[in-house]
Amino acid sequence: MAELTSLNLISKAADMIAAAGLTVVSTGAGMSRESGVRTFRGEDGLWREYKAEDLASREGIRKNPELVWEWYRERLKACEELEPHAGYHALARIQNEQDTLPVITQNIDGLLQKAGIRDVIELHGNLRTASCMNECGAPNVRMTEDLFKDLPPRCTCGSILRPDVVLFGEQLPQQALKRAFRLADSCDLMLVIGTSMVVYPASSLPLIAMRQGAQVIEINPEETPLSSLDGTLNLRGTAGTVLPEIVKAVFG
Ligand code: BV8
Ligand code: ZN
Repeated sequence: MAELTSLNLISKAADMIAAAGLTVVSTGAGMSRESGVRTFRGEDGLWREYKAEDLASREGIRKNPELVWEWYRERLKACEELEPHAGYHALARIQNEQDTLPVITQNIDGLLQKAGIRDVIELHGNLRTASCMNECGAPNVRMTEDLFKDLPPRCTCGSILRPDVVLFGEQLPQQALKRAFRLADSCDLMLVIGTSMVVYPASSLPLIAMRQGAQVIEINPEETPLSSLDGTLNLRGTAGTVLPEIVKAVFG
C-alpha cells in the first residue's frame, strides 16, 4: 500500500507541475547531499563539529581566520570535485521543457550551474570570489587554489579576505532577495527541496507562496516545519530519487 501511495504522490506532483503556470524551485543543502556535499544539520552535518555562527560569521572569521578558511577550502574543494546527481538533471529537464523554472538556492556549491541549470538565484552568495573584510574597495578575487597558499588569504591592503557568501548577521544580496520574494509572491507552485527551513529569510519563501495561494511540494526524507502545513504535498524521499521519477511521470 505504502508503495502505491508514493506512486500516487509522484503522479499527483507530476500533474501539479504540468498544470502550473509558473513553477519556482527553492533548494537547500539536502539538494546536494547525493552529490556528496555534507548538509549542515544531518548526522554527518558540517555543524556537528562547529556551530554555524562560529564559522559562517564575521565574528568567526575575525576570531578564527585560519579555521574558517580551512573550512571554506574543504567545501570549495568538495564542490569543485563533485558532480550534480540525477535530481539536478531532472530539474534541468523541467527547465528545458517548460523554458522557465527559476531556481532559488541557499547553497553556495555551484552544482545547479554545473548541471546546466539557468536562472539560478543565489540567496547566500557563492564560493567563486572573495573580498576584503575591511571593504577597502579592492576588487574581489577569484577563489582559486593559489589563494589558499597562505591562510588566511589577505587583501592587497593587508586585511583578511572573506568568501563572498552571506555570513550570519549579514543582509542577503538585495537584488536576489527582491526577486526571490517576487517569485514566491507570484508562483503557482513551489518545489521546496532539501531544506530544514531553519535559516531566515530563505525559510519564509514557501510560506509567502502558500499565503498567496500557491501549492507547495516538499521533497525531503525528513519532516520540517513545512511538512505539517495544509498546503504542502510531502514527498518523503531524496532529491536524487524523487525528482527523476516526477520528470518521468511528466515528460515520459
Ligand atoms: C539576516 C552561506 C538580517 C555561508 C548561510 C533567531 C530567529 C530567527 C532568525 C534569526 C535568529 N537569530 C538570527 C537570525 C537570522 C539568521 C538565521 O536565520 N539564523 C538561524 C540559524 C536561526 N539569518 C541571518 O543571519 C541571515 N541574514 O537575517 O540578515 C539583517 C537585516 C538587516 C541588517 C543586517 C542583517 C543570513 C543567513 C545566511 C547565512 N549563510 N550560508 C555558508 O554556507 O557557509 S546559511 C547556510 O545554512 C545555508 O546557506 C542554509 O541557508 C543553511 C542550512 O540550511 P539548509 O540548507 O536547510 O540545510 P540543513 O542541513 O539545515 O538541512 C538539510 C535538509 O535536507 C534537511 O531537512 C534534510 O532532511 C534534508 N535532506 C538531507 N538529505 C537529503 C535531503 N533532502 C533531499 N534529498 C536528500 N538526499
Ligand atoms: Zn582590502
